Amino acid sequence: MATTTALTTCPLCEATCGLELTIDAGQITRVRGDRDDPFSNGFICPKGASLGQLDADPDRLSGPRIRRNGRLEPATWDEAFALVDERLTAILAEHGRDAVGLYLGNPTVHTIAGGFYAGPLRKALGSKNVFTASTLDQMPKHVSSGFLFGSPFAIPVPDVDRTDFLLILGADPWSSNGSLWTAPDLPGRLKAVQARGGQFVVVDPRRSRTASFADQHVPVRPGTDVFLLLGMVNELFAADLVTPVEHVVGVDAVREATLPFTPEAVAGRCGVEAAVIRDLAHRLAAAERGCVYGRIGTTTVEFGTVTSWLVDVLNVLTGNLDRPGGAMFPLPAHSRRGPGKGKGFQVGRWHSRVRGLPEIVAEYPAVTMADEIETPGDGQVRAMITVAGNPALSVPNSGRLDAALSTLDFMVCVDPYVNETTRHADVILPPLAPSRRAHYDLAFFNYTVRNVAKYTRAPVAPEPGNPDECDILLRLVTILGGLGADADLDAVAEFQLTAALTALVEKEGSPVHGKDVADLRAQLTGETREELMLDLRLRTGFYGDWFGAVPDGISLEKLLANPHGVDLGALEPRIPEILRTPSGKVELAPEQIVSDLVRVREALDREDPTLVVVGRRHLRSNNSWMHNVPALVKGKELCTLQVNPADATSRGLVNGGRAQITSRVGKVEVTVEVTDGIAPGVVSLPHGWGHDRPGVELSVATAHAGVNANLLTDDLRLDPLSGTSVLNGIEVEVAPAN
Ligand SMILES: Nc1nc2c(c(=O)[nH]1)N[C@H]1C(S)=C(S)[C@@H](COP(=O)(O)OP(=O)(O)OC[C@H]3O[C@@H](n4cnc5c(=O)[nH]c(N)nc54)[C@H](O)[C@@H]3O)O[C@H]1N2
Ligand SMILES: Nc1nc2c(c(=O)[nH]1)N[C@H]1C(S)=C(S)[C@@H](COP(=O)(O)OP(=O)(O)OC[C@H]3O[C@@H](n4cnc5c(=O)[nH]c(N)nc54)[C@H](O)[C@@H]3O)O[C@H]1N2
Ligand code: SF4
Ligand SMILES: [Mo]
Repeated sequence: MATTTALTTCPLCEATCGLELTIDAGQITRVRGDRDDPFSNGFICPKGASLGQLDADPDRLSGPRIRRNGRLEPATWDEAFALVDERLTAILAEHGRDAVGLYLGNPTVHTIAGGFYAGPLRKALGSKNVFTASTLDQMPKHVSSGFLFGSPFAIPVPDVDRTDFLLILGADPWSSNGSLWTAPDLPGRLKAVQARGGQFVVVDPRRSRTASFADQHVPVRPGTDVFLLLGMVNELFAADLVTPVEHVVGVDAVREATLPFTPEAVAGRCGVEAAVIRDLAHRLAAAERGCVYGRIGTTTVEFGTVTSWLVDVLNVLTGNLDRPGGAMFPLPAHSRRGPGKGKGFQVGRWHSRVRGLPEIVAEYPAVTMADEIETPGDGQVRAMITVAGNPALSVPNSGRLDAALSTLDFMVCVDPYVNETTRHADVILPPLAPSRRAHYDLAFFNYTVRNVAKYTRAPVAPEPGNPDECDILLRLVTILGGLGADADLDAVAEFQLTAALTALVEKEGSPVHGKDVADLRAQLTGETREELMLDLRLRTGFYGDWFGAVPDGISLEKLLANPHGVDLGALEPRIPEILRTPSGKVELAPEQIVSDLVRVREALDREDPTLVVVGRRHLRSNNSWMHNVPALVKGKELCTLQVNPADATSRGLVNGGRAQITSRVGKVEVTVEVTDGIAPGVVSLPHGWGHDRPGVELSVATAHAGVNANLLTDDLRLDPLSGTSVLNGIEVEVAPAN
């Protein structure tokens, strides 16, 4: 077979870098950044560069597995789907919809399959026991956006290419490449801010890689950014620095609610001097164009929602929301502008059976999955479906969840590996390797720093017989919908296309109002069901060709003709059109959030634990699932406990020695890394490790096992407004291991 090159988009993080693959005999032999990608301009990181090794990983499953006599044995696709149908249908019939739980993991948002079919899967299942990695991650931001803007998915991103001042809290884009902030080469873009005379400041208990490049690093006590930000808001009002803004209600209520939190009142609690807090508020207000951005260190904490809200309160009060160089809302090619008002946002429409926790964005907190599996009674979870998730490593008190998973009557996992979670499965349905699938970022194009669109077909034709993940998920949809394991998937897709077109044709004011559905359907192009669906979304999106009505408009054909991607321009203001609040305004002082300030006020006087653990990410690691790639795990051990020299001395810990860490829920033993890059009283341990479990089939990862940080995190601790786990700021004791 001849050597060919093909373009794709890296699916490994949120940066969406364009890649140029060299392919020899169906294998990726070289990966380069695509210099002609108008968004990533050739940028690539070590993870993207190792896509070939990941793609060809010998441990990647090449077909389904079925548990027979206690062992996960190879099976045919027909056998696997038939067994899923038989078992799930029986459990649903006998015990009801809630008896089957669903967990959607992080890569679901990186695939077309997840983008198109996660919703239908939830709907077809009809269970209240839906869990996702969102409650281990960004859910507080969805909740604060839900209340502020009326839509949980309206999340503004820092317009980094045009800003002069950026305040970054609890994020390390030099390692993570950015999150809820899609921008290839964020390090380069942040250096460009400095090169044009601007600044960025990093608030982090660790001197992260990003902090080391920043104009200023502000070490903060873990979990206390809420106080720092409250102090800044208080100062903006006190010093009369608030910029009046249009389309906002509730400014006075915010002023009143934040009165007790003067910089002096909060300084001791967050470990940042009052003068520093004041100075940050003044510099943000004075910046021509500035922005505040918070990520993992601000969401996976006790006051995650209030903190996420304060980030945007500061953007609003300084006039930086929705203006160039501030925090802006992207508009992707597969979406349209909105009506500017709506029903608003609600949480707690139903509550979990065991702990009575409120539903948030139609799911329950991941930390209560174990409760729902373990606790007998009506509505007990007896079977689980996992898609692209590794909850046995990712969820707090994972030792307990891991044990609970082993008690299920039935478990089906859509996953390429036999790992810590899927080792409990009865059926594993593996997706195709990245080189064998098409790519379009249905999720991340909502968070890009420029409006962009790009679609690429599979670089290599899949081996016959193995279905695309889209087919796997749609097959699960039909099984859960009672149509059986042999339903005609094309007919289901046709039904969906017709329904979507009918809604558009019936919609008053739509450019295709009154047109013939069959005629429009005939104009859609695409080789797969998903290409047809994407064509529909693109053509009827904001930049769409509306079936010829807009001559230069976007369509699938146009994206296929521009395989490096299409730049749709800098971000444009979207308020009020993006709003879905009943008032049609930004509701700056939502009652639910303001009333949580009572809890914050109480915590102001609380004494901090002597030692707490936080997480961190490394450029060569990706949550729990890329430690099987030799190029990424070679060299220095990545899963170490970072300890400040003072804490090491007082505890008798030495660099390279072993330490035992103990928390309320568990105990682990780990290698110590003494560094002044972390504040005293704080230690840091990355998550996603701990691969030495019986039954996993990850030959490289088990040799670099590390320890599981979530054996220490506590399933009883969460941010009540968002159901999000506290992953940072967990009280621990550390002592030398004997
Ligand atoms: N202590 C602590 N815990 C954390 C965090 C932390 O900072 N600290 N971070 C949290 C965060 S932000 C997140 S997002 C979660 C992640 O939590 P999860 O989403 O549960 O876990 P991942 O490690 O992302 O595992 C992804 C799974 O998807 C599989 N996979 C990979 N590619 C594909 C694909 O294309 N299709 C399918 N079907 N499967 C695929 C992998 O084999 C793996 O099993 O972890 C959370 N847990
Ligand atoms: N290389 C790599 N890239 C990734 C991932 C990965 O695992 N590896 N994971 C992806 C995923 S799922 C996500 S969600 C994103 C996350 O993207 P980021 O949020 O940028 O993730 P981190 O690198 O973990 O940065 C979080 C920072 O918060 C700090 N921190 C901890 N506690 C606190 C606190 O209380 N306050 C403050 N101010 N800071 C605190 C930590 O020290 C750390 O430096 O990254 C994505 N990209
Ligand atoms: S930054 Fe993210 S998208 Fe870009 S190459 Fe690295 S892993 Fe892939
Ligand atoms: Mo995440």
